[in-house]
Amino acid sequence: MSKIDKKDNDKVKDLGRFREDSAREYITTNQGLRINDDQNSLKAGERGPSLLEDFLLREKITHFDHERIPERIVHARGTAAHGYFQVYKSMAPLTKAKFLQDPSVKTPVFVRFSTVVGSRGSSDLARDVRGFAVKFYTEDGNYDLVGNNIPVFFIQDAVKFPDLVHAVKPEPHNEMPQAASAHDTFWDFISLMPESMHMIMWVMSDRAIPRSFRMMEGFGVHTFRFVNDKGKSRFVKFHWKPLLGIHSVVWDEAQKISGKDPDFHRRDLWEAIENGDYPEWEFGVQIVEEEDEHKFDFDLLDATKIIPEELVPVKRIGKLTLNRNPDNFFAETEQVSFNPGHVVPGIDITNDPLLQGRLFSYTDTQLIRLGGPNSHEIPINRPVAPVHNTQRDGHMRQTINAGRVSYEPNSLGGGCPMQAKENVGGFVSYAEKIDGQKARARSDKFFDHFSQAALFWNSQSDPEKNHLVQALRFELGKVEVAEIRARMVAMLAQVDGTLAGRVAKGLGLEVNQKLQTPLNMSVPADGNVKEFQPKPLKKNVGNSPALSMANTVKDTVKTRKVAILGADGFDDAAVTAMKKALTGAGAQPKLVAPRLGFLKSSKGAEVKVDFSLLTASSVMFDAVYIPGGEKSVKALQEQVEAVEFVQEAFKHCKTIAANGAGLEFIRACRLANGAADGKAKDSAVEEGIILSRDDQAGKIASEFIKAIAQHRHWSREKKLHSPA
Ligand code: HDD
Repeated sequence: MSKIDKKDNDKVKDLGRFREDSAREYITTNQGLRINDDQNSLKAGERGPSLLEDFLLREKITHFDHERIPERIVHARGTAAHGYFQVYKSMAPLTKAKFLQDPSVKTPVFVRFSTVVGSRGSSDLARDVRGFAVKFYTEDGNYDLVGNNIPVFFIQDAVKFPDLVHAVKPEPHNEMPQAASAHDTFWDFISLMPESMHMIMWVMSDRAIPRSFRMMEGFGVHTFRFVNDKGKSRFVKFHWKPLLGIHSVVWDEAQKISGKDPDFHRRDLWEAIENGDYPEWEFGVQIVEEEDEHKFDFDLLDATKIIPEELVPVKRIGKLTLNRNPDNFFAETEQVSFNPGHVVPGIDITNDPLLQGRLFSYTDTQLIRLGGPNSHEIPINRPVAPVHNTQRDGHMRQTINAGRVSYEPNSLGGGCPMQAKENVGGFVSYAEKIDGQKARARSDKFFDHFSQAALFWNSQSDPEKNHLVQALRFELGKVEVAEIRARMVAMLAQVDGTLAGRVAKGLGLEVNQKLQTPLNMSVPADGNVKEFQPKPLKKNVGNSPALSMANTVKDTVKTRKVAILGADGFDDAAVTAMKKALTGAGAQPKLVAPRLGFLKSSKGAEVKVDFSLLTASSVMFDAVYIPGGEKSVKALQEQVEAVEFVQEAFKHCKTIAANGAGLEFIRACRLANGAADGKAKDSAVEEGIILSRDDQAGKIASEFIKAIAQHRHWSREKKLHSPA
């Protein structure tokens, strides 16, 4: 067992010390007193009043009354998993971070995914940024990479964060809408914040409605520093690349999932791990030499900009695997606290003004959320590295610090704990030379707000562009104040004329290019008050294929959910063959039927139903298969939910397959294609629709699987005359 394998185990054991196992145990009070009756409070007589002396009742009710803690001000809705990280080869030339040195070492991690805007109980499928926060329990202490699934942010300076969050959260007078940016205050703010325009492109794209946490990228967002053991520093941007590719649902689907299964993402992650389909991401870095700091058209310290992968490639240096679900949501997922200031030797921060503000905010917020200065002692937050310092006491202190000495320097404690020199792992901040005048200002390059927004737009495929336009029409369509809508269209015109025109058309507006001057104007570093409207530089504006999900990995159906629609009398051989093929490829076939229980197949076999049409919906699946069996097909045709199931899968551009008598059912669904006219051929009639008259499912299985791996078949949107 390697050193960290052992530590990994120790960490689990360590948490295990706190884990309750109540099997075969008596119920007790919090003092360990065994309780004889947990059904009745203590009363003065069988029909008498309860007695104040009932300490059992009081202890239980008091604890219950205090079960809730404040939810996170942002990122309240989340879910998490344990796992480990392994580097592919030593990164010693770039960084001395211990967890990036030895490929045999498995560093334990805890990863929490979240939405930003909604409350703890809101839907997973809100259009929103997703948090991607990773806590590495390293030998050198905890390292937290507190990132998002979008590589840029709305604002450049932390001082605007409270304004951004106030604007996007439910409006204060009526607490509406929940978990949605589609309302006036958000777009009012955005329409006056040109710096948010790049981020707006990302959140209005399908990136903001992922198919799964397991199928989204992660980004550290800010530029950080790698520092090696010679003290040489380089700039670094962090990336997480999902091995299953980057995939999203469509907006209509997202809204329906929010009703059918608001825990969709949470369930997806949980089930994948329970099934042993461990989610994996490769860790990528973009490295920029110190001397190249100023060679870009944008400022590396500006969190509203990316470094296009075509300018600086992403080098994949290791892998993250999530392999264990938490035991208790509150103890782990809710109580975990991340902090961008939790760094280790070899990784350092930069002067990005957004990051600088975050360094204050995270410690501060835990004081109220977790109730005091000792949240690092909660099991999920405890480092595997030993903790020794002179901090003492406070609410809910767990550590029993022995001895008289709680100060440094001291002689009574033999000088301990003592400062650690760099060569024994002491953290030394990178000695960056700072020479400047105090100013409330930003560097000139921060003021190009539109070039990278245009880069993103230019890099999208046609279906992605359609979805983005439709998202903006939806969001701005929900805005009540007409001036805000018009202001946003003018802002979009700075990014791209076609984009603005298309959005404006949907809103019944003309594009007015003239931007209104916002009330607040920032002063750049040179002291000159710039025009509010910077001329878009457009220097780097070309195309970045890495920004389009159309170019992602599409070679696997691993973990994809496939509905097999059937009723009594379904073709046994066809379903058996299809299930075998799908399972063999790593997908998850599920039998969906008009009712729960068991179906009788054509051969008379009893087959367990996984979902009834009442509890399942096509939005919970990636693809649908309709097997033959005349009796089954007839029964399905009479069931409106079954017909809707396939129609909806069609609308959402999912793969649909049918064979034998199953073709009759497809006809009955009247899909907007050749399959509906009763002339289904033996070959696919349209992208992602796989039909065969042959009863044998084996003949279409491989084609079906290949089509599912494509994720969606956007060409169908043209037929429907609207994005799905
Ligand atoms: Fe933040 C939580 C990510 C800017 C203040 N943030 C939080 C979480 C993530 C991020 C993933 C949830 C962590 C968890 O799962 O517990 N935040 C980001 C990213 C940002 C960012 C990628 C920009 C690049 N955040 C940001 C700023 C501030 C904050 C500028 C304040 C100045 N963020 C917080 C917070 C939260 C938080 C209020 C809420 C709960 C918490 O920290 O623990 O402190």
